[in-house]
Amino acid sequence: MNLIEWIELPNLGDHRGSLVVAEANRNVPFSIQRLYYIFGAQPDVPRGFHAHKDLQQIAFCIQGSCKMLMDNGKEKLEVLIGQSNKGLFIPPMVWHEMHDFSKDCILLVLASDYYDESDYIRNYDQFLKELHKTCTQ
Ligand code: T46
Repeated sequence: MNLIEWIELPNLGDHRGSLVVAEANRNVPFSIQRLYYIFGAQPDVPRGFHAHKDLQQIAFCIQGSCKMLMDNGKEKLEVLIGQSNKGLFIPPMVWHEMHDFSKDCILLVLASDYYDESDYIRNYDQFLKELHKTCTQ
């Protein structure tokens, strides 16, 4: 699987404005159990710095933009999230860091499960160790 996968949702907008639809197990490749959104983030205060063991997520900037660094332990790529109907798929075991939030940024995230702190790997060395374990199993 490519490190960078975009999920593009249909924009059913018309002269009245835009309307973007996300449907679980249709144009979103998992059952959505949770959504959360981040706004008012400081442009110079990065967030993230973790990977998830099992969680799948898609991150959209429904307003403004931010950058996301994605790291699977072999490759690191940085992308700009900045199109309201184009979300970045964040699979399990990808270290991710968000930064350079625009002042108006609203980052909306669809998640495949409820919040569970034990699913987070917040230490980079631990992340590399877990990856190595998976590869040698
Ligand atoms: C992710 C990136 C893209 C909850 O209690 N419930 C929740 O659903 C979430 C998302 C967070 N929290 C708590 C956990 C922390 O005490 O809210 C606090 C801030 O979360 P965190 O520092 O993890 O926020 P970010 O912006 O670093 O990461 C978030 C998500 O947590 C994470 O899953 O992938 O956005």
